Amino acid sequence: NDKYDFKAIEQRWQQRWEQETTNKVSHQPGRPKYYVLEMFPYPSGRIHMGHVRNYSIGDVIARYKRMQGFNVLHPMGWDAFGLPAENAAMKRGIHPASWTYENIDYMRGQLKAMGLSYDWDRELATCGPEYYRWEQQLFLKMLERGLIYRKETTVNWCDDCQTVLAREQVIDGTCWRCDQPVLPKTMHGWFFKITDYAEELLADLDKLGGWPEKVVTMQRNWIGKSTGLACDFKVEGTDQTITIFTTRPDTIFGVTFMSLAVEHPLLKTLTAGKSQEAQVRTFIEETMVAKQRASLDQEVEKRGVFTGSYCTNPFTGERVPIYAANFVLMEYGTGAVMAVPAHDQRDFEFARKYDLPIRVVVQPEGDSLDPVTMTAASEGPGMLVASGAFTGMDSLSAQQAIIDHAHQAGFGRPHVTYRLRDWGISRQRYWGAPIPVIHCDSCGIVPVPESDLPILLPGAGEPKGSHSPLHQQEAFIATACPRCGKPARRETDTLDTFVESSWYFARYTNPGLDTAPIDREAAAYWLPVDQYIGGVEHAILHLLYARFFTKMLRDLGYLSVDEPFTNLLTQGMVIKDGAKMSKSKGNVVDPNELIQQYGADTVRLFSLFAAPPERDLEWNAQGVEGASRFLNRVYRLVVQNLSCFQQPAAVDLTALNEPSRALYRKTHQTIRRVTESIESNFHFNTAISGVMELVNLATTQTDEPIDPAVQRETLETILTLLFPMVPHFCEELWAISGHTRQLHHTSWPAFNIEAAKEDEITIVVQVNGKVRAKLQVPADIDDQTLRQQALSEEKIAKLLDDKSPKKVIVVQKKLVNIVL
Ligand code: ANZ
Ligand code: ZN
Repeated sequence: NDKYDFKAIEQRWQQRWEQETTNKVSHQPGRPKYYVLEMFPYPSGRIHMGHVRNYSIGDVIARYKRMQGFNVLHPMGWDAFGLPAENAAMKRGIHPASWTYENIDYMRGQLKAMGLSYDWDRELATCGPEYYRWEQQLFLKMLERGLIYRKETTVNWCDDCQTVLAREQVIDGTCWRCDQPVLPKTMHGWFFKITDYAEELLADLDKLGGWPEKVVTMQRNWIGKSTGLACDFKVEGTDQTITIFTTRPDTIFGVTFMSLAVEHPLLKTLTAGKSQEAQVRTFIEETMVAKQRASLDQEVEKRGVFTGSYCTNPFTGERVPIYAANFVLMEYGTGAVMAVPAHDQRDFEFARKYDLPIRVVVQPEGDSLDPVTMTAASEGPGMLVASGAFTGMDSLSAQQAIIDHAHQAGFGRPHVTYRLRDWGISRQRYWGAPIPVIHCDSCGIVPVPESDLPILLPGAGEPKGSHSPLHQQEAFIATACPRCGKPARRETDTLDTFVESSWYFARYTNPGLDTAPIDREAAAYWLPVDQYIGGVEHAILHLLYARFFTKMLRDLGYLSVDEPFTNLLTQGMVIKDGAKMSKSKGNVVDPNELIQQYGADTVRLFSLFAAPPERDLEWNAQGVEGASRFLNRVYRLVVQNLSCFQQPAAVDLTALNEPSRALYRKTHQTIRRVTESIESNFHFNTAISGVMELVNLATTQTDEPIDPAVQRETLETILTLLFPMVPHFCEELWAISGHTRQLHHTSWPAFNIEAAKEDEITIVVQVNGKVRAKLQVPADIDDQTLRQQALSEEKIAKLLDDKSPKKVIVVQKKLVNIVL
């Protein structure tokens, strides 16, 4: 009852793979390509069970596809810029670069110990100048194209991290990284014009049939397209107009006031010289202060103030009082809202509070709304009332009719607005890619000439170099203007680290290229990524940015695809005691210890077997034990039956005894089951249980001896099917059993459809209790088919004589009783 020596075996095979460069990408002509990619890790220190799961899934897919004859690209690297390195470095008094590279070395060792089939020659680290210099070049190309701009804005500021965050990085008003409240702050920053691609990013979601529906929905909501009417309201007594945006043009006859954002540019002129001026100014200031204090996205009480001015509803000619209101956002639509309290809840609450009129213009079916007794707005559809020429129309057709009318009359037009904002990429932290521009007093913003790239991060080459934020490093800042030669200052912002992960998948196609960011030809061959695998926490941020970069890089001539990831698998979390494994919960299981105790193959097998990839995986110690026991059983099964490998491989099907036939059949059924389980959403757990059943049958004592050729085929099948999951183990047994060509170079087995079928069985067909016929049918026939076959059997059909039977009783796999 010896246990197999996983330590020796795993070490031996890992060495061989390295020596023989087994996992080097092979690019053989005539073969189809397959690019499988796991989201690259942040080099935080050591790998955790979530990594183990993610990379095991990817590795099985890579190995499976290789065996199926694909040229497979399966790379690995490090998303290596970011704040934790700076914090850790500060704590330890070392440089973020040393901390990062030490972690990378350690984690690379851990990944190698797992036997993952990466082509390590393609490894990249985004914090290396050989990576970020190309990112700087892409920045310059984008700048030239007008895809980047700088502006002063109110930004999301995390005081704890001392940096600006993108809106996507603010989660429920707190920082995505440190969970501290995020505050608004006014400053200059750089932006990517992702909104230029809003429509395409939305439309192309339809191409992502290989993505989980919920991720597509999250992206769609994030882009948040709204269509409606932009309509101009003339300001009374001036020649100015205020343009509002509404998604409910059908309610325009119900407008009783207008609300402006406190930042609206016309607000000050509207109140100038009015008695309300002081009050409005106070309100604006108070609202701004409240915005500073309140964490974003937090529900605030609706407040407002009358400006003293009126505008005119172009549909009714009525005077509409103009208010400033704290719930109108300047960054959405036009920053001005036509308020319809009867049909919009926010406006309703506002009207009740300030005693403004409420006018019903859409009557829902079977209801009669009374503005006096209403307790909430009626936001649903209905029939238009008190709406001039549009009265009597249903609200949906009225929307189009009213847009058309405004358009023809010249005071309105169809309008589309998106929730998506441009991507703020400026960070004020040290450990990121420097933004390659120079500020010159005479020339303004001057791009760094491409020949001057990379702009190196100062101090990163020296172990004790400074890692203060760049705006504190005078030696870095002082430079000469590339245009006029006068003294000038370098930009001190660094790029958001999400920029690095937005194009690394393209760089992997030729990561060593030293003449351009992306090898057009290699990218054309390998992209899109056929299978991308990672956590659902990246459903919005990273995936949206990567999609944007793909489209932008296509337009810059680097790529020829519209979308980066054809299929996306979002794997579930690894949980223990019902909660995600995390240091703070103290429920972490260290993969290192497991690998020490059980070997990498067992750990891989467990993480693949315990749950289908998209579900959460509940950690359980018995599961690992079970996986280990199973491998030991297979080990014994093979080494105790080595003699069968002396036999010729061909099975003579005509001469088999019953148990041999059964084993042969099960073998081919298992090939089918495993193949189908992998093909349908990578359900490795069912694949593995299939192999377990086969192993059970192969170890069962039989009355008659198993044909050695069948036994050989069975054992070879078990090893071949398990190879992508437990590669060291299978290569070892494969070699022990006398094979000289490694499993790595072996094809995935095909199944014999005939052999995989169950044998036929005999079914008795009775009519009114009397046996009238016998049928030969496949043993796995279902009741419905059996019933059909029985009724259409010649003798039975005759007896039925076109009448339909009173009752048909099917006794599974035995008989069909027909009652006339
Ligand atoms: C009149 C109206 C009547 C509206 C009605 C709604 C219901 P979505 O669907 O999210 O795009 N709105 C427009 N710009 C705004 C801004 N900057 N800040 C706050 N609210 C704004 O919402 C569009 C609706 O939100 C618009 O349609 C507008 O109110 C409001 F019965 O116009 B509606
Ligand atoms: Zn200059």
